[in-house]
Amino acid sequence: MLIKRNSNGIDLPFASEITPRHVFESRRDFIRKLAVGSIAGGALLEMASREAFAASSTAQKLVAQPNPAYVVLDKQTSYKDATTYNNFYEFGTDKESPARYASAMKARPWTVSIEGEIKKPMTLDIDSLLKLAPLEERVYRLRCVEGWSMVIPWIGYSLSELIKKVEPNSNAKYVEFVTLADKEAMHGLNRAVLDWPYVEGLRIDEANHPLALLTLGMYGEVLPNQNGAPVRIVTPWKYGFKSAKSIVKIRFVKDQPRTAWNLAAPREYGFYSNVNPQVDHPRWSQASERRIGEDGLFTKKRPTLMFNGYSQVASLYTGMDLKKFF
Ligand SMILES: Nc1nc2c(c(=O)[nH]1)N[C@H]1C(S)=C(S)[C@@H](COP(=O)(O)O)O[C@H]1N2
Ligand SMILES: [Mo]
Repeated sequence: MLIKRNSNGIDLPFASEITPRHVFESRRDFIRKLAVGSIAGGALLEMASREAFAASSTAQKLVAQPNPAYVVLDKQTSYKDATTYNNFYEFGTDKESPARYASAMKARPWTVSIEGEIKKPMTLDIDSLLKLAPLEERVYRLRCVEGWSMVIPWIGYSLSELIKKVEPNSNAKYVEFVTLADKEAMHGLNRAVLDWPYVEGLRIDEANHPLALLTLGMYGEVLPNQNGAPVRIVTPWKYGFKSAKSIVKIRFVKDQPRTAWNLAAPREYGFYSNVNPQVDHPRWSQASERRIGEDGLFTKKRPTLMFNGYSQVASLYTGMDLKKFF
């Protein structure tokens, strides 16, 4: 297959060369059905027209270099599970709502304003973000505080690349991420579950840790809306809620940011929220987790690992009591 790339790393295939993943998968499924002889002439016709329709899909591919230093070997979560079982409360609080409603959000055009204690405040659009550093594919575990986890091939680059560019001054002790709060597109904002907009934050040294990923895509494509299009953070050693979706503002600040979940329930969700099997949530154990896609009556839960298995971050917390700073 011939692929033309523009300078953003987005490939520009000719229309006839596009094979969106769902077409590819349905084709594979079709071949399988054909093999077991369960498909009739009528269904064949239906398949053909479905393909013609799907060929005009706009799911934009992203070319990224796999970075073997950041690839967990666990089996990857299926694209379907990763895009239909989500937490994105702006679109409703149940797991299916983001996939159902997030298409109302317009992920382009989009700008991210970078402000606060930095020498070079700037507003970047998505094309500039895509060009800021070489795109890498990294397969990370993501562990939700609710007790489930996924393994996702993300696309992006270390957040430190962006931080370097804006030149923080010595007052920049924390980084705050402010996400989209658009009442028109996000019906979840009508309910005061959280104090909107959803805000998250990291200490500056956490934000500068190479694992912290400024994320623009997953599974070889731009981020689906329900996963936080067009730009989110992924901090895999922390519970999933620290990985703020659909970011519109990044602020460098002196004081620890007041983050959405910490504000809503300070005794349950700390600022740090490092994955820690030894510190239980007040209402449930954090010692083990359910891997999405592995559920079955007899499937064993997996033990949760300290820092979600990312022991390279441990030195960020030397001397800190992680029961107190949970
Ligand atoms: N803006 C925003 N970001 C968010 C959330 C949210 O509700 N709103 N939920 C968080 C939670 S609880 C989790 S577990 C992850 C889920 O990411 P995923 O749906 O891509 O797996 O997104 C996080 N980022
Ligand atoms: Mo979560």
